Amino acid sequence: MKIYFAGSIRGGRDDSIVYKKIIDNLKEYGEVLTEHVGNENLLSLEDNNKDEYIYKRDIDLIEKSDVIVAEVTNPSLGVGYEIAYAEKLNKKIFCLYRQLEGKKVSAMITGNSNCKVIHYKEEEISEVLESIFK
Ligand code: 6IA
Repeated sequence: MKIYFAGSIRGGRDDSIVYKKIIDNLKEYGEVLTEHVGNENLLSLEDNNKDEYIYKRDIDLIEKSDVIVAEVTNPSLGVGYEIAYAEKLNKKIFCLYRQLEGKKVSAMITGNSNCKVIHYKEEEISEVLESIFK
């Protein structure tokens, strides 16, 4: 099973540790194609000249993936774009969301029957992923 994990990068890296935990748990269920999203130092490695390369590579990875798991608590244009792209390819899409003050998920996600939105707490990551994949 090829898993595309999506999480905010330029939208803000406050949740990068949560992304890493999710990715580590996802590895029990398949190959995670986007492990870099959980890299705490990702922004320091950024090179704007590579944007076209990043876009094309990520699109290719979405096409190759069987399932999309997106952490949507921190809003991100890129994550929203990836979800929409995956939806058009009829991929299975799970959106994980932590109830935090001041953070609300876009109606374009919560109102979309093709996205399964799952509310969770950080300490529930492993149970939540088990419920998705087993
Ligand atoms: O708008 P955002 O930057 O928050 O979008 C985040 C989403 O877009 C993630 O789910 C990624 O799959 C994708 N994405 C955005 N930027 C990158 C990226 N940056 N590398 C890989 N995927 C990305 C540069 C990394 C650096 C090592 C050169």
